[in-house]
Amino acid sequence: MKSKAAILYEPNAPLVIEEIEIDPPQAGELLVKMSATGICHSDLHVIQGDWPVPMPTVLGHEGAGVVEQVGEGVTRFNKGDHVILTFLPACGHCQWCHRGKPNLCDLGALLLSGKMLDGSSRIKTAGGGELNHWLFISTFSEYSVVPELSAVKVAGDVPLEKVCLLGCGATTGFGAAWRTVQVGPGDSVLVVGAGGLGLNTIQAAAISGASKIIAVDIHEEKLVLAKKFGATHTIVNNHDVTAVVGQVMELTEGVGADYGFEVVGEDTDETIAIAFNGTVKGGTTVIVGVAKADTPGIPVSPFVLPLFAKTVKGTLFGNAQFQYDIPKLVGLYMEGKMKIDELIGQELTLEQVNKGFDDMRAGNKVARSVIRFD
Ligand code: COD
Ligand code: ZN
Repeated sequence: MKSKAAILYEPNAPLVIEEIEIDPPQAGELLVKMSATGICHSDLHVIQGDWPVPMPTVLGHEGAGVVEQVGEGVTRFNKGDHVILTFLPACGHCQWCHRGKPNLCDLGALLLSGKMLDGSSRIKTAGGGELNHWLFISTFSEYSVVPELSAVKVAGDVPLEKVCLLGCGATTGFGAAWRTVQVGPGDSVLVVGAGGLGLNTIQAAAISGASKIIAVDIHEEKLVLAKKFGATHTIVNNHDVTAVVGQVMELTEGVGADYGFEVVGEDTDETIAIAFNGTVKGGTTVIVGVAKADTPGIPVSPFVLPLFAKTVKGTLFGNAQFQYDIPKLVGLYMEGKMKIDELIGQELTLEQVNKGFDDMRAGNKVARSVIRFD
């Protein structure tokens, strides 16, 4: 079948809207009619050439839609089901899934392959040229073939144009505070980067009862939003690490925050230094951002780390048990206890996808842009 999709042919080029050809879903796969997809910073990393991703590719990994057709052997889904697509699949059988770490599922090894789980492709250009899948779900397309292992079913009355953000950013950011470390009542929290993900780390900390939540960003506009999501204090990062850490110390009785989160993924020499040096003795620094693949290391002093008995932790998909946690977060949202609408600064059409990335680059326009297909 034909589908309109946004293709990235090479790094640092605009996405091109074209009709592509999609093969029917194979065993264990679904054809999904996309309702909406968020624009996440990870796709900007790909556009910038930060990570080794095969091109041309159909980007987008924060989508939700309606099942149009199911492949052979699919039993959990039927035509008409509403689904949120996750940027990672989980097989449920490998040792990582059994250890309760579906975010580390063995299938993740194929994530950047550009193929489906069986190593083949379902998409090509209208002229028959090669196209790569992105994270198995390529959501910048009216229709997409996806593994059933990448889909989470939701009720028919859940607004897909909002909860699509749970397929990546909202769950990752929320999970960093809720699952990776368990922020608790009275804790102090420092969040560097108040974008689509960081705002969710802030709101998870607030829901968990943190007493002090300090948000750091380079843009005032993001810090205004951070307050809406539960930040108690905000600091503008003027690229002076010592000054920012000094302000964090002033706000935390001179000791630092119990938890420091890095949620930027760019300028990591600066952002990790703020998160790490702003973390209290014995506290934990959580690194959410994935930097450019050739970044040599992180600015963590091997003098300070052991002497202050700090922990530095990486996190992927917020350590979410996503088949279980996403329905839970949908429930919180539907009960009005989790903010998602407030994250969405604008809705765009697929044709406006490059505007979405321009606004993300500008940094001060919107927390999230959502592309709507219907
Ligand atoms: N200091 C403080 N804040 C900064 C700085 C800086 N030097 N530079 C930019 N910022 C702010 C921006 O103003 C913006 O508010 C925020 O950082 C970034 O927000 P977004 O909305 O552009 O980005 P997100 O939230 O969509 O993504 C951030 C990630 C860290 C997730 C992303 O960059 C990344 O590394 N993704 C891969 C990691 C991952 O697990 N992703 C999940 C799958 S996508
Ligand atoms: Zn993402």
